[in-house]
Amino acid sequence: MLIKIKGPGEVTESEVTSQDLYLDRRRFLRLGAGSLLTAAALSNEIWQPALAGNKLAHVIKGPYTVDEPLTPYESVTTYNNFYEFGTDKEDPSRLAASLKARPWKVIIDGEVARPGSYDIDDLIKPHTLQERVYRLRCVEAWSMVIPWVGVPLADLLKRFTPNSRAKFVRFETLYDPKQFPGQRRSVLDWPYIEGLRIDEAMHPLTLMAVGLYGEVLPNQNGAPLRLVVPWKYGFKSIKSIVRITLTEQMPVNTWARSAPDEYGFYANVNPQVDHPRWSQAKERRIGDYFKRETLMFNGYGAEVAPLYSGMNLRKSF
Ligand SMILES: Nc1nc2c(c(=O)[nH]1)N[C@H]1C(S)=C(S)[C@@H](COP(=O)(O)O)O[C@H]1N2
Ligand SMILES: [Mo]
Repeated sequence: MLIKIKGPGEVTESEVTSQDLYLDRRRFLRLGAGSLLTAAALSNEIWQPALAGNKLAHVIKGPYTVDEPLTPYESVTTYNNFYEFGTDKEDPSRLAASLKARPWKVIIDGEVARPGSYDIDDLIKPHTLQERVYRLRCVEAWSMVIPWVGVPLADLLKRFTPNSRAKFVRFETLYDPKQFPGQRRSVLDWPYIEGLRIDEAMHPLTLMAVGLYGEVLPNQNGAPLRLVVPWKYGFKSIKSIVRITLTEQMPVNTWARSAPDEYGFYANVNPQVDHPRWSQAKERRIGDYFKRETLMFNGYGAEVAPLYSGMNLRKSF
């Protein structure tokens, strides 16, 4: 069945303006809590399996933190795109309790020397958690500034020793219609798939997040493990990952499969390339009233533009 669906978050004016009510109240309260966590960095506490909302211990300040006001915690955790729970922004927070983020296994396979199935906690334990404040811009032209907690994907992948045939990385979300009510409908081709070129995956900006605002990742934001690629449209930042495969061929990502003329593989934020149904020149930061100009590569051009030199970014959108 082929049905017309909303894009990875087309948004109506009313959806956006309801968010304007959230504004500043907890923004700075939360920021204060974040800096306390940095002080805990020297403790010997390590990663502990924990429930959403629990404080994460042993978090250090990471690089690339943008100096812009944080989007309130309430907006970050109640205004979500996670079609496994439904296509409305409120569906994920409303229904997320049905996702069981522990125990959780992640398969790492394909072009690596050490393929296998790993427990999420064993996967994260060897790493020091970093807090990084990144902009995230949805293809629907809204954006947020979120303090993520995670580990660079490159550090994680290197432990499994990708070989020379590893040209791409393919990510897969859990498929389980019992836990994900949205998967009982064929809104998308489940499971949700995303992909990166290996140099994008290995770029130091690319983060595997396990938390936000100093706390374990809420289910609606992709617990227990989600990707964050800040220079690409939000749909590349795949949630609730169960499989990471190093491949020789470019993987077909879910949105490109469902509407190839609208969503490409690269999905780099680009104000000069409009979505076929709307402009990408501007965006609304959730909580703001006025729109702002969208920045090339979402403002991360100094870091990532060299990855695409010589490429036609209109063609490879
Ligand atoms: N598995 C899965 N991952 C997903 C999505 C989804 O529907 N399913 N939506 C994407 C889109 S379109 C966006 S904008 C971001 C939103 O992340 P957030 O809810 O944490 O802000 O998640 C991305 N990751
Ligand atoms: Mo999105």
